[in-house]
Amino acid sequence: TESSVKPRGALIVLEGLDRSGKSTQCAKLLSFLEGLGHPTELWRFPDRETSVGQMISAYLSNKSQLDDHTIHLLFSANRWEKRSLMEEKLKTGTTLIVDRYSYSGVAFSSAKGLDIDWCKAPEIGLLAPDSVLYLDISPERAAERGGYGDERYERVEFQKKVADFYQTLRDSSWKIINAGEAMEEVEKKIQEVALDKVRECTKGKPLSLLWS
Ligand code: Z5A
Ligand code: MG
Repeated sequence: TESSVKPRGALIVLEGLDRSGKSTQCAKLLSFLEGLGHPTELWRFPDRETSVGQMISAYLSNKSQLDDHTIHLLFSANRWEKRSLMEEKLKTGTTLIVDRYSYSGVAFSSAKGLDIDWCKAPEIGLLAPDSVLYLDISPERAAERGGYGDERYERVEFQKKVADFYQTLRDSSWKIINAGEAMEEVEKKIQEVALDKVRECTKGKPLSLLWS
């Protein structure tokens, strides 16, 4: 009926070190959920399409230099510029799979030496994920995978620090997925967790805000 509220979509975030397989698994999860008939979109941060995203992209490919605080705030601004659309999509029933989110923002900047609470502050008030799937892999194993080493931050020593800060940010809403397994194994585990969350949200799980 017209008065009935549409079930909302779930906000599902994939996090993990570089080359842990996030983008691969996000694409697989998108086809899985779409195949089941759930309206779903795949988003990623940084979103390099926006004007802020273009500044971030130039920085990541070493075409520009920025102060650590400045780039941190740009990454955050890049999420804020998508916040209202994100809320609208979720409330109108679309599930969003998001490739990196605020946790990447805080873990990477803290690993450079910025204060973690300072790093978290600009993320306060963004939508909190219904589920964070952490693709767990050692920096050494990740480094063995293709394409490693082309951009800023892709060094094993730095990735170890990032892993430590991810550990600090972890809470009970996170699911730790062994990302060292074969792609199909990882895929199955992610499907289970994601489907559970989609159903919970359909049943009325309320949206919440970071950091809660
Ligand atoms: N960053 C930040 O500082 N602050 C922020 O707020 C945000 C980000 C949001 C760019 O991100 C950088 O921005 C990133 C963090 C920082 N640091 N760096 N560099 P990005 O998301 O654009 O990064 P990317 O270039 O897409 O790489 P990635 O995300 O790190 O990779 P991935 O998505 O996790 O992995 P993948 O591309 O799916 O897979 C990597 C390779 O492994 C590929 O050849 C796959 O075929 C292979 N693979 C995948 N799964 C498996 C399994 N299970 N077995 C074997 N091989 C596999
Ligand atoms: Mg990726």
